[in-house]
Amino acid sequence: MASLLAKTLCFILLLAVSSASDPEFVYDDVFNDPERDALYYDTFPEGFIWSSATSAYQIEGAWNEDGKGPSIWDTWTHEGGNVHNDETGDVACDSYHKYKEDVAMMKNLGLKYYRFSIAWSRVLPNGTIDNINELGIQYYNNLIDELIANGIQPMVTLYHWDLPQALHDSYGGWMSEDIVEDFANYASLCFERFGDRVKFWLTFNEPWIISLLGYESGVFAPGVQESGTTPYIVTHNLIKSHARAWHIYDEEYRSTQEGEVGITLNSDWNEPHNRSNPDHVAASDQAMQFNLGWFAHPIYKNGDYPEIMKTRIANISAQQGYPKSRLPEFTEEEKAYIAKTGDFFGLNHYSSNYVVNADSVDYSTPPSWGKDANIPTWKEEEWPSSGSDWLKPVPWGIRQILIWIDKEYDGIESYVTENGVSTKDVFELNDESRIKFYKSYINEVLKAVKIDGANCRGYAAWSLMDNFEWGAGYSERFGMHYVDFTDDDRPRQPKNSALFYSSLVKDNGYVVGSSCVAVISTSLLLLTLFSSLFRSLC
Ligand code: GBH
Repeated sequence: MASLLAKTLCFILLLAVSSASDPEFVYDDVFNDPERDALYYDTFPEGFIWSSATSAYQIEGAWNEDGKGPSIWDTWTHEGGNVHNDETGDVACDSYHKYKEDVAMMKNLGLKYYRFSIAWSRVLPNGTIDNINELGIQYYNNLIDELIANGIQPMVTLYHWDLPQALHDSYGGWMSEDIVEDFANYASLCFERFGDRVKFWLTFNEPWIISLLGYESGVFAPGVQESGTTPYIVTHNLIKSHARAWHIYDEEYRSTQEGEVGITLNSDWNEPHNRSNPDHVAASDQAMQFNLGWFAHPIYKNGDYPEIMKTRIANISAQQGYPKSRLPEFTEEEKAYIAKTGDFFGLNHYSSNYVVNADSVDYSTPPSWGKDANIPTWKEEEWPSSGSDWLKPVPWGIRQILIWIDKEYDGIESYVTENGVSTKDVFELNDESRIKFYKSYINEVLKAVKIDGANCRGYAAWSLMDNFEWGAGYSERFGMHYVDFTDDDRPRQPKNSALFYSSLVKDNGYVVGSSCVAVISTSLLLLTLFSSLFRSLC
């Protein structure tokens, strides 16, 4: 009898252990490598920063209210022909009037941080410090105070693509070095007025998009198409502007305000198609340098562009008959000024590619960033899809890119400042695909932190609510809250992903799942039953 009990006990325990360790996959039909894709149960380090993100033009509306000046996105959308259905951010989510509701939604999610951006032309209508719009300042003061009153810390982006139109008109905006001074004055004003309460600053959101979509392909405002030349100049000015803002903070505000200044860069992860082929590995690194390194190498390393960009662009420019490299150079003084001007690294990441080496260099004209980089990448057909053509979920990619950043930039403190997925414009509150996305991606962030030791300190979900998705207008929805854009009140409703995210935030990660807990408790119940049966038999 005793041995029977022991055997039953062993069997039950075995059952519990084996089902607890059965690998669990989120996208079980596509990503099911037990080593790579199995869901990992653990929690994030204490103090991990949970947030969600938005940007001014995408949510605020009130495009010309209370003294706000026009931005290049107001012009671009009003011009017609540039955005899906000629939609605009004139009203968007109307957050200018509904910010209290936004904060209440964050509070319901259990968030302790919120990432939003300031519209430059709301506080400085013509972009310069000569004319401060106190009503615009008041709006951000109200928002920040409302956040803090609800226990939510602001993380503020100074520039999320909405350049004051006046600066574009007067000297070509980012195409001119004159912008550095105006950006510095704007940044300084924000530090002065908001820095008593804002401790995390991001100078720019995705400068890669600013340069290449704004000045190469011209599909985003201001719609300049000068590929292979102007985008490099724009980046040069963006980097100088970033460095100026960082130094101003460092010299004038840091000692009293005790905050940090970083920048948010975007990149897909580029996975070598065959990791044992050194050419594929080199191609992956080249792709990462042309995407992230273009900005991160100067800012986080030595004040200068990555070697591979300098040599390739100089060589291709010479072959194309340019008297000097299309990639501008920083002076020694500038390099010293730019190097190490990032207190932390902000990463926006959505998708991944496979990469192989290119056979030959493309010297044809017109020049372009794409030809300079010359890296064949692709997404596998069978990877899951989303509401956006460019976005295929590949959860393991975020782990790899966080490892790459950690290694390349010597363990820099990093934050995922955006990550999320779109669905098409249909009314849907049961957004299973978004839950799958967050569940798998955040799990891979956890692996990067706990298994690989990447110094990632926080995560912001894009986005708090559906909003104006740039060229796609309102046709793609990224929100955890549904917004009805046909209703003048712009009502918001939580989707199921909001509930999922809030419970993840509450648990600070993945606590041993209900399935495993169920197995163990059933076993214990059976055990009790068996032993009482055993006792009654004896
Ligand atoms: C981020 O951009 C932005 O920071 C955020 O504002 C945006 O809402 C979010 O992600 C979702 O897109 O097909 O030529 O029109 C991520 C980079 C920029 C990638 C726009 C897709 C579309 C280019 N995205 N891009 S195109």
